[in-house]
Amino acid sequence: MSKQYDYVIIGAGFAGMCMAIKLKQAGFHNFVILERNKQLGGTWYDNHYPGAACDVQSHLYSFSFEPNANWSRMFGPQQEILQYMEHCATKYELRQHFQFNTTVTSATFNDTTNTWTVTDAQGNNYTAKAVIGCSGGLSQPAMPDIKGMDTFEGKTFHSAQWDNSYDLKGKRIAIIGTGASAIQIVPAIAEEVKDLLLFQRTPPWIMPKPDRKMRSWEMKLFKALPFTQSLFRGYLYWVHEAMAAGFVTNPAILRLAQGISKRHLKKAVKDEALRAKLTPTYTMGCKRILLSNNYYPALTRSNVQVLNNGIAEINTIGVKTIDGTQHDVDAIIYATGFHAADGVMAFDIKGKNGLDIHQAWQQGAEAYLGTTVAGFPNLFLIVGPNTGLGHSSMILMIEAQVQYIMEGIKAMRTNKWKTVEVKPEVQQQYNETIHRELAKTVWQSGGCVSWYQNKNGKNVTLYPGYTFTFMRRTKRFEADKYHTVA
Ligand code: N01
Repeated sequence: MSKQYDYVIIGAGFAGMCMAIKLKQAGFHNFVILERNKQLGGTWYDNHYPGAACDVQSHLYSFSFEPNANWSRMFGPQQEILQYMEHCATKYELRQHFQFNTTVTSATFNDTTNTWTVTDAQGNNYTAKAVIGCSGGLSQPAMPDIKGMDTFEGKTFHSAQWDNSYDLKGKRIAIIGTGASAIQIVPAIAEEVKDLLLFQRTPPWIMPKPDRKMRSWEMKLFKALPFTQSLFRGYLYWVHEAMAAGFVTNPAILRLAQGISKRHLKKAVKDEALRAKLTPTYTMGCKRILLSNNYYPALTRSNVQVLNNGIAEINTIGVKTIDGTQHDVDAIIYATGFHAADGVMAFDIKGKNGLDIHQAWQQGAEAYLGTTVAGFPNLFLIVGPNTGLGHSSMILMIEAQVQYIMEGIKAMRTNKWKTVEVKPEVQQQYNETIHRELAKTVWQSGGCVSWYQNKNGKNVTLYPGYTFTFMRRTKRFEADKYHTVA
């Protein structure tokens, strides 16, 4: 089967939906959103593990143009975020554009016709003037490489592929990993399971989570006087931006926060030996700062053990640690994160003259404004290289990128350009600038290994600055930075 569109959007998460909404609002209706899952949501569909919730306040982690006065909590749970996304799909009439159960395997640029052909796993083709890649920075689960992993005879799954049909009640469960996913899962299942064995390699920095139920008067106020919700969002925005200073320019702010985190740990964990195990040794911010009020208390339960001796192997019946102790378990849950820096694209992309994106990105992924890539005309990426944040809502970055792409698409329509392709020297200069800025950040100097960096130690995931500087950079599509073909 072969279908023709003006635009193909790949991914039905926040990025793909935002792109679709803005295309429609500008009068572009001939597009399709290809999505591998059976419904919309992206990461918020995939990550349905117990306890899944946002770690940025929902009034900020939502579209600026679609405020929701009904968030039940400060930090909305996963189901509520999905409901919000469903609401947006209906309100902005996106339903007819989704094509679910469609896994994209490749996107290829045709130099003769100046069009892209996107191919899915069933071999169907979709041709379009432009492709907008919205497949997310954290969509490919990463499994560790542990000796004997495949021999384990019990149940296993990754946190992002949670098996709801597996009953945890009364079971002895191993969780590997102590990142953002694990710290939400542990307190959510600790009570239900017989035993929980948490295999920790690096203790994370954890701050108190300023979460609470929204009060009914607050919801009523936001509904009756929408500007009050805008004010609240503005307040949250600036509180988060202030944190960026700690990552990027003034690590002293983070040292202050380390004190708060240590007090948070001390208050919850009275046992000194356990507290020592849980005390981080790198500078806060080097890895993502985590928020939780119930993780540390869960670790003090009598049925929970934190094991930090290192894993020697996994065998048919459980996990053996380096000290030689065998830990028999019924199931192993891998909360081991995602391929972010090294496996940036989930599908093959071939640009001008057959240029392969993996080839172009041999030294590490790069793009101009995380959005356009030299050698790949009419390809736009959302949440592309160096657009991630350590301090605030990714939806701010998504909206900024969509604004930029829309400006580009409108310029193409007005000027009747067939293609736009960022000049290599523009991309190079931009990347030199941001990598100079990145070199000064805690992500490089904080003494940790994180998913922010690729295997060469290059940070290809995070944006080194305030979201307002990125918004300023993406406000206009500067045609002089592009080769255009009329
Ligand atoms: O993954 P992670 P995640 N042996 O990469 C450990 C977003 N998110 O899924 O630190 C033993 O953070 C690894 O150890 P170490 C958010 O952006 C958001 O938890 O490398 N352990 C680490 O502890 C987040 O940053 C929310 O030493 C191994 C863990 O596995 C991102 O997703 C919620 C190992 C992986 O932690 C990823 O979070 C959840 C091995 N071989 C996630 N390999 C929100 O609330 C890895 N580990 C919005």
